[in-house]
Amino acid sequence: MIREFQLFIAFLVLGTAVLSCAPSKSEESSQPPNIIYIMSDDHAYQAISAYGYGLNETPNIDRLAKEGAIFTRACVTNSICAPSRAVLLTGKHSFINGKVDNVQPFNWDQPNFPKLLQANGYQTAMIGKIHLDGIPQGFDFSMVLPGQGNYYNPDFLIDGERVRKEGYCTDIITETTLDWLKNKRDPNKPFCVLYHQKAPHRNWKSAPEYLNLYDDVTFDPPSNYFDDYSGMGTAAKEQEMQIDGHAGWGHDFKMIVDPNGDSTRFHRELARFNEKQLEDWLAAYTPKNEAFKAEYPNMTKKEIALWKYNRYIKDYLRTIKSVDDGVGEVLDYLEESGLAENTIVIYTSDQGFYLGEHGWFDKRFMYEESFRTPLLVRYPKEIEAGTKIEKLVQNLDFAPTILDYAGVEAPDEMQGESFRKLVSGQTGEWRDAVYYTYYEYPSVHMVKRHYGVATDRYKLMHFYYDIDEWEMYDLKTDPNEMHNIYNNPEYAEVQQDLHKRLEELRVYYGDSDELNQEYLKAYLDHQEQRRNRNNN
Ligand code: SGN
Ligand code: CA
Repeated sequence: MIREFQLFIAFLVLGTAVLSCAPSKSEESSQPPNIIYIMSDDHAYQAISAYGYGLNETPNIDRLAKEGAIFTRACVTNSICAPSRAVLLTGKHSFINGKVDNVQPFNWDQPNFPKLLQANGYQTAMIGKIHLDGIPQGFDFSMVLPGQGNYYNPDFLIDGERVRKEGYCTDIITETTLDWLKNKRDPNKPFCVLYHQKAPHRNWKSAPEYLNLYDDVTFDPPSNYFDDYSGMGTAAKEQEMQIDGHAGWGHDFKMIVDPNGDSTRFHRELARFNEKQLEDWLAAYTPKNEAFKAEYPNMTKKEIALWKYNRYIKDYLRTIKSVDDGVGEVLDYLEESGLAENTIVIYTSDQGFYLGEHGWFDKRFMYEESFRTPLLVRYPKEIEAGTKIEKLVQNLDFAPTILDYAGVEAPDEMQGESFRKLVSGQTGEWRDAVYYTYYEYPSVHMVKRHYGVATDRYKLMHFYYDIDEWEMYDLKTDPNEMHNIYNNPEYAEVQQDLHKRLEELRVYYGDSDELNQEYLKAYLDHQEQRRNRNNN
């Protein structure tokens, strides 16, 4: 009897111990939420089917819109890679966090949201592209691409150590994220993982299985593909980002032996492939390239421009297919493991991208396609399925929003606002204007320095340094931004208001012409040092 009683007690103790290791369902859902922040690189909202442009299908990314919220006017503060990531982490504008362009050093010592999450009981991981120099701070685990990284057989820095991984970059980043979620994290702590794809960044190399996707489709370019910029300013006229003009035959259009002689770089890239990858690549591209070369002598200039658009958009969309597959795998894992309910999933890009609008690829400008960025958020506990948010939220808001969800106070120096209440319908109040800056000039693509203000309807921009020009657009009457209305008397009052709003925002966020001059000097010094190094 006594022995039976002892056994009974032992069983009770053991049972309680086992139970206390694994959080019960109710305990788990009262824990702070987990966060999966998914960011791709250069993913245009036009290339997410939930946005309704009819270009491609992204069924997995679309699940977030269906089960959560889609933002139609999310935008960035500075439309370029490394600065956008610095804004994400710090919640501060570029001119405050110091990372204004892709060349200035990033100071990891400043506060960032993953550090604050860590200090409040979260475990954090950063997997994929971060594009910021120095060892990432704020992560229990980091596996990042050095700089831009490679699509095929990329090197990674794993907690600072360089390791080459065999395979396709997008798939490796997804597999590593899943492995961390399934096997590496502590199940008793909330987590925040930054799952950052390199794709669909230039030069748009597809996974082996998608090399022939869209072969049987012809895409029509946007209505302003043949824009002559007659209604726009000097900056639009003098950029170097035209698909038919600045994209290269080898590097961008992947002609193995090209008609105009820039194949060297692309040949170097192919040297990174293993035998099977190269065989698959050549089997897919050689017949397409040969067919084009046979046609080329008889093609009109317009036909060549349309061929280039098709080569570009197909390669671009092929890389997105793998990104979407990865999102599906991660969402499936959340469902299977019972984590979906208490996990906030965010999908976005470091900025938008031109898919032939104005004839362009790349980004940088404050014009809509690169100023805006896709944003979808799912959190079943708070966000109603099918929510649509049309307010101007910015990447500046990510850090304060994530901290808000985690129950951690955002430090005063963070400049963004939490959109938690906005997205769950608890408030309709929100800012009516946002501030934008861009610095990297003179540089690749030659987009001039500018800053500006955007409201729900209008945009005012100032291009400076080697010009002094203002541009203004009315998105209601001119959604494609083809007609600069600055100094149009019909808009005199609007123009005056926008100038006022712009000045208020510059003061509010702490920007000034003096700061612009300082950053310009730092940029020109950096260029000079680079020239000197190259000459020596
Ligand atoms: C590379 C690209 C450019 C791109 C910059 C910045 N050329 O230089 O087209 O604008 O990166 O992109 S590439 O063909 O060599 O990739 S960013 O997303 O990193 O800011
Ligand atoms: Ca980018």
